[in-house]
Amino acid sequence: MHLDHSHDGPAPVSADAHRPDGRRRALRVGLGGPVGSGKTATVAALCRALRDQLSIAVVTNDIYTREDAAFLLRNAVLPPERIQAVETGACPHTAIRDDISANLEAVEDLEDTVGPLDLILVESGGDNLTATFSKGLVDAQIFVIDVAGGDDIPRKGGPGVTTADLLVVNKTDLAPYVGSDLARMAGDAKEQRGELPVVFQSLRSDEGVARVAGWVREQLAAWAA
Ligand SMILES: Nc1nc2c(ncn2[C@@H]2O[C@H](COP(=O)(O)OP(=O)(O)O)[C@@H](O)[C@H]2O)c(=O)[nH]1
Ligand SMILES: [Mg+2]
Repeated sequence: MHLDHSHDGPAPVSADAHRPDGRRRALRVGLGGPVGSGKTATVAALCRALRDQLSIAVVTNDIYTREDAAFLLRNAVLPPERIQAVETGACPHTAIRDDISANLEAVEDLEDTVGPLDLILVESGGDNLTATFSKGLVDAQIFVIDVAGGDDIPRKGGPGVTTADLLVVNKTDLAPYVGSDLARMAGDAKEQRGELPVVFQSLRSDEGVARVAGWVREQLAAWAA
């Protein structure tokens, strides 16, 4: 069993909103969720939606490869110097929750080399439903699930579904084909999360990532205030 140690010991690094040089550091937003739910696709869409107004960088976590970073590079969502890959080895959740040093190094390195930055998106590697980010690594987290993974996932709960700052239910375009009941997913998510927000989206639709991008803008406004 893995415990979240972020409450022990010294204050998490991210509790300090300023860099050593006194500038405000970037808001760090984590994206977690099961393999294939659409995290990389959401990161790519967010970069496209926000890159003209904001200075953005991305850290990807892959188990053995740099696939996600390679995808973002191939699709030219950001200049290459703004994308860093962390190879996590067999335990992807450890790198975002327990031993966050490689990820912290990546975000700090990005701020040093391409900063000043407004926003750093950190995509986790392949998780199960229990993986959440340490509060020492990110300021806010998005948990991405998809309708094809089964419409009982919100009901099953787990810390990602119940506590993430934003729950994204992706691939709503596939619901008719896989027999997922979106109303039921919405009701179960509400029951698990209370007032915490949930966005249903399809990246194949015209609206795409717009509501998640709006949520990120709200987080940034609160961060800057
Ligand atoms: N139909 C559909 N496919 C999607 C959507 N979002 C992502 N995908 C596809 O789902 C697959 C996995 O997405 P990816 O972002 O790599 O998932 P990750 O493992 O969570 O990073 C890719 O083939 C995407 O093109 C969506 O909204 N609708
Ligand atoms: Mg990915």
